[in-house]
Amino acid sequence: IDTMIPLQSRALWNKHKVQKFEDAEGFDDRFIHHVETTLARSLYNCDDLAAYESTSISVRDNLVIDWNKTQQRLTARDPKRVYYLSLEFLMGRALDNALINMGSEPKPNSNGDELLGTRDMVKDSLNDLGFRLEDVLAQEPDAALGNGGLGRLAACFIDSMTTENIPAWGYGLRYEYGIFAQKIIDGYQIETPDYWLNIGNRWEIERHEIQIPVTFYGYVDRPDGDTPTTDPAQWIGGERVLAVAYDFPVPGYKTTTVNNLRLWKAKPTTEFDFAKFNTGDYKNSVDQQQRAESITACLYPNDNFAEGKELRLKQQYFWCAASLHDIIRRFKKTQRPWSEFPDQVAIQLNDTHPTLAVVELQRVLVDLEKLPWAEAWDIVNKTFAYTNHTVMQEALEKWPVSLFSRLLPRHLEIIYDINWFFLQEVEKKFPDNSELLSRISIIEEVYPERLIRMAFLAIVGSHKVNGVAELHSELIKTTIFSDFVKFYGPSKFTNVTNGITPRRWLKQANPELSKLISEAINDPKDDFLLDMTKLTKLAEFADDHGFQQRWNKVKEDNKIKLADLIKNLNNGEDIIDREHINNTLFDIQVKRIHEYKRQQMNIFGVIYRYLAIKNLLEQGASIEEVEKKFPRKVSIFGGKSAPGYYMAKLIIKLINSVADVVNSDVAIADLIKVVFIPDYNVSKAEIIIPASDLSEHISTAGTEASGTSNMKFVMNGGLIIGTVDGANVEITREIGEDNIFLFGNLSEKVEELRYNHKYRKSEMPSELKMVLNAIESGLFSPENPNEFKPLWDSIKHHGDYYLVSDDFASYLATQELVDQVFHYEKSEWIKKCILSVANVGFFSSDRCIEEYAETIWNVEPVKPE
Ligand code: NBG
Repeated sequence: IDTMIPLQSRALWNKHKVQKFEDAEGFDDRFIHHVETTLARSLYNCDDLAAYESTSISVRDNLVIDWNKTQQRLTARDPKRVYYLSLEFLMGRALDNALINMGSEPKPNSNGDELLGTRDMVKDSLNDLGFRLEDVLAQEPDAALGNGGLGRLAACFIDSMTTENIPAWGYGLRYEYGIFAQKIIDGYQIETPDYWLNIGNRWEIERHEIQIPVTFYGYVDRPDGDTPTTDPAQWIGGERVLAVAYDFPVPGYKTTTVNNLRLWKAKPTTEFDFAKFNTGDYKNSVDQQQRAESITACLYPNDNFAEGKELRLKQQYFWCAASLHDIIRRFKKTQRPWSEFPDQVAIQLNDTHPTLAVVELQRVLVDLEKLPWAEAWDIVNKTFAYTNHTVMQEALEKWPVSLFSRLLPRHLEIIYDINWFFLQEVEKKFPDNSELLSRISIIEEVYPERLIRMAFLAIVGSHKVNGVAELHSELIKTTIFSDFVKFYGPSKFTNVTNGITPRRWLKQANPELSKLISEAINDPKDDFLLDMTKLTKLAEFADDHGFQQRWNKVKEDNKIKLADLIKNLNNGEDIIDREHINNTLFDIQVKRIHEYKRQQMNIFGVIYRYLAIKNLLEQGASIEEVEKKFPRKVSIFGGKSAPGYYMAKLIIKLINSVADVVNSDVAIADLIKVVFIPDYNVSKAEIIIPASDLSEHISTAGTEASGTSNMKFVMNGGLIIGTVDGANVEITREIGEDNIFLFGNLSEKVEELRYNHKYRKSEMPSELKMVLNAIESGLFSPENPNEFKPLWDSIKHHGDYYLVSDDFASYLATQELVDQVFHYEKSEWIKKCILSVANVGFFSSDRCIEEYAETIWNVEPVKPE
């Protein structure tokens, strides 16, 4: 490319090469430049918001310079690239993370007595300019374009892909409204819109030049009449909208590689409906155009639940079509033959949401590129891989055929053909097995309408399918996908256990612990954030009393920070007793509210504790005596419920009602406090997680595919109470079973237990009876004693699907053990925490990405020179 540009021009461009800021001087210069030009402000009216904006643009400048170099390097080398398609990227704030990553090595400060990374350097600079970094960082709204674990996983993965120098792109949607903000009013969840772009977005680069037309509806044209549907056909679309690219640079840790996260926004075409216009219906034709933007207006706020709305399917196709078009365009620039497409392109489907990309690629190859069906299908199959994130039926996407035939008529034909060829193969291998055929078919024949099973389509269209933790990956093989294992053999199915990025979840969220670690293991340049095996050295200090005390001090400081946050959220009123903070156990459960995650069991446990304390007091015990049995504890909850999820909302209300009663009961003298933190999100998680002594991961065995906050809590020196579910299993293997509090029935037992409930062969433990009686008596809802009826009914009369009554006794017993160790064997407790962190390295998302790269994508890193 270089040779096409005249020498003279090239010289000029080189002379004015844009430079990154490298030191304080350079940063000051850039900062003031942007305040005075980009923001049109000055020394006299630069507030924290302006300081945030200017710092962000300055940092972005550096990233963009490296981003350009990365792209030029990749264009020249043309390696295989990975495309990670995810409808959710739960990024959180960008600035602090960029300052920590940003590539450059720490440099000695002006006195030469300390190493300063970019973050510390900018912090000092901002100080000199009159700002506090913390205040500046706090100006940034969370980019909350995701619901929970699935979206946050995608965010951790693009961090790791960049850190590992993998040529990778993320593709998603630029929702105008992220996940709703949660308010708690009278104990109830109220949703308010999250217009996160309110103050603009300094991190994105709008690409006016990249606008891709996407069509919907219409009909299929076959000029030759009744030819087979596998022959090329022409889809004449009806509605047309444009996909505009917005790029977000993704920095890596200790590398100058900067990858791209490309999010699409829908906008109207400039075409005009002249038919309408001519009939004088100008207003209507403008309105219709305007509707294009609704496609990317809003993130669907469901976690682990598929809501079959037409607009959602439109989002999915819009995003798949635009992304594939972009990928194909990049591939075509290299003028390679189509047969090389899978050598150059790996596309990872994050859950079934992007499965339409499989169909769209087949359509492009057959209808537009005129490849024979089988040849095209071979390319498609080698290109795609699919990650499954759940075995729960209500979360598996199934779309009505009728909806498809209207919205995407040609795609429906292609799906039928894919299914037809697939079922023929099945029939060949297992002749005369019509039951198998109907079970395994991509089309589910149910009354009143046929459904397309997107997970099955994703399996058939991919060369690899993975689950997200060992137990989960085994479960999908024996339950929802067992027929596919029979047909394909087990090798198509694999496991990649989830992970988290230690840059955000250790260094950024917990700077003090990170510092203590780097000192202890003598790693002043924080290389352990790249190579977490270095942490094993911490084990040497597990018994060291002095070290334990320093460790505990960090925890205490983090608990104070959380207490401050809670105080702020509570209009300045302190709920947590500061004086006893060190020997108050912080017991935390923060995640989406879901029956399967069993926040109800947690709050029942709190109620049990409260009733037991009250009983002891009534029997004449002194508060000191009671405290011996039930030492100080704060139960902290946080998490959003899907707006339409009635039971989850009721659980939130119960937690808040219990909090009201317990927190205001002076008789129990602060022995229990209950807190519901409203609007749990990534930036709050960064404060909450480092403050935990104990966190709860207590899903019904077999229901939580992996969980990822479990890993975050362990990485921050907290212990876990949990069921034998999801990644808890491997956490136990890595950190040792002495360092985790496991309880409850195993997944193998679940079916039998549910059966027992159905035929009324189960006994409810007396502790649970006591709790449910208290709730039924109206203790927590005196005005409306029946308020929580659906909660007890589901256990007493509707089969207790989530098996709360089966696990409750062992849950309480294990909580008792927790109290014992925390309050009477504190040194043992801290030792467990240190040993856990020493062995948490496996859960770095860098390890995941290496596994995906090697076993699924077959891609190599491209390192900067
Ligand atoms: C969620 C699981 C979690 C898992 C994340 C990330 C869905 C469909 N699944 O257990 O419930 O940690 O995915 O893999 O959101």
